[in-house]
Amino acid sequence: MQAKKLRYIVDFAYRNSEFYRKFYDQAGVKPDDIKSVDDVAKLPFVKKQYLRDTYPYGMFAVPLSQIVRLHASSGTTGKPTVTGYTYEDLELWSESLARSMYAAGVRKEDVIQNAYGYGLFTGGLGFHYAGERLGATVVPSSSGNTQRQIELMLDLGTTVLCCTPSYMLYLTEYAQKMGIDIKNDTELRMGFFGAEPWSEETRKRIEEKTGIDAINIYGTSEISGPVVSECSEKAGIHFWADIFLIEIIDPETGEQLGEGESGELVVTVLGKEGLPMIRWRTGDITSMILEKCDCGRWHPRIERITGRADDMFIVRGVNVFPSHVEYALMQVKEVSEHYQIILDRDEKGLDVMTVQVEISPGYQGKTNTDLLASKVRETLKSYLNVTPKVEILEPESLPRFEGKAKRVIDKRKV
Ligand code: DLL
Repeated sequence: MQAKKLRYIVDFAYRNSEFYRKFYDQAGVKPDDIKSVDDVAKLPFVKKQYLRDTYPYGMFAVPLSQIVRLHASSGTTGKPTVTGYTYEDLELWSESLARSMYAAGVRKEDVIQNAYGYGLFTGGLGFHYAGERLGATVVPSSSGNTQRQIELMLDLGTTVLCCTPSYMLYLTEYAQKMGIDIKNDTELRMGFFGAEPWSEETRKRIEEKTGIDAINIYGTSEISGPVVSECSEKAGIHFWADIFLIEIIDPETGEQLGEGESGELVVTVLGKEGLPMIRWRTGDITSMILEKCDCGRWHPRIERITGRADDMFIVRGVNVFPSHVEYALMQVKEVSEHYQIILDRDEKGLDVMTVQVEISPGYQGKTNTDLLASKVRETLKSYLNVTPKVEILEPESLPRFEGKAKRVIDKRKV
């Protein structure tokens, strides 16, 4: 089935998108060269830059009359990128996400409060239509207005919440301040958290505090939006093999890597026609699991994303991923999940990395903050091979986020 669908989409893109035609001609590959799934390796990779270069519609493979929706990235680092969908593309997107939600345990009796932002960001509308497709009751609360989110949760009997993991942390904290214990005072039983990296330790903390199942949901606007998640086993994100063909590659050489090897995720959407994505380099670092899942499904899985190749920063020659900082911080029970990394240079021009983290409210006033700072510093040093400065802050002193968190502030001049 994958081979057939791959042949179809490559041929479709070649015939209908000027971009793909030129791209494949230059690479010296023709649709007829693609016979089996393995032949995908003959095709060149599609990169984010191509979407920027052809902004807004240059990579589309259908006329605008067949495009029924557009989404766009925020474009904070240069031109935004635009993704376009035919009616069938939207159906495929909802089908994929609805299946994922079902596999995680959502049913039509559930009340889904969707606190991902509605608008050009794909999170809001993506979950909205997938939830409806499943037959569940969708509450389109969108992001922000935290007090109202909690009131809605109580009044409407929300059982499933969708938002970024950083917003979930904020919401939990806010509820506590309102005197509401999510575990005992609400019906909430599950959350779909994604759109940004988060660690296994953060999952544990969310689950312990709220008593819910925290499910990891993944996607990128180019492959539709939020499209795939973990099943109820919470042991990797299933990619539906009849909709996606996934590969893990060495980001330097582009060589395909084997099961279990860590590298960059490359996704081909088997069927998306408005803006075909064939060998899309996601930039996300993970590895693949091909064995049967305990849920009984064979659909391939990916491990939790450990970071993006372009999120990584270098401090005094050492590569650091923000997710590793988070992982290390979560080993120290006295600190909370709220942190920020500041990169700067000292008077000698050497890199200085400062990690600011809030003390957990339960330990405030009971712990010597100097001792705690050195404990955190030693923990970070052992995980990262860099010695950062550590500042222990009072609870609620760092910014909170309604959507994707911004954890790294790089003040260094290049
Ligand atoms: O963030 C789509 C989405 C919406 C996914 C809601 C999940 C929930 P973009 O704005 O295009 O699309 O950003 C895509 O976000 O390449 C990853 O780097 C990151 N990302 C998304 N989900 C996860 C996750 C949406 N579960 C980029 N873990 C991707 C880690 C994630 N990173």
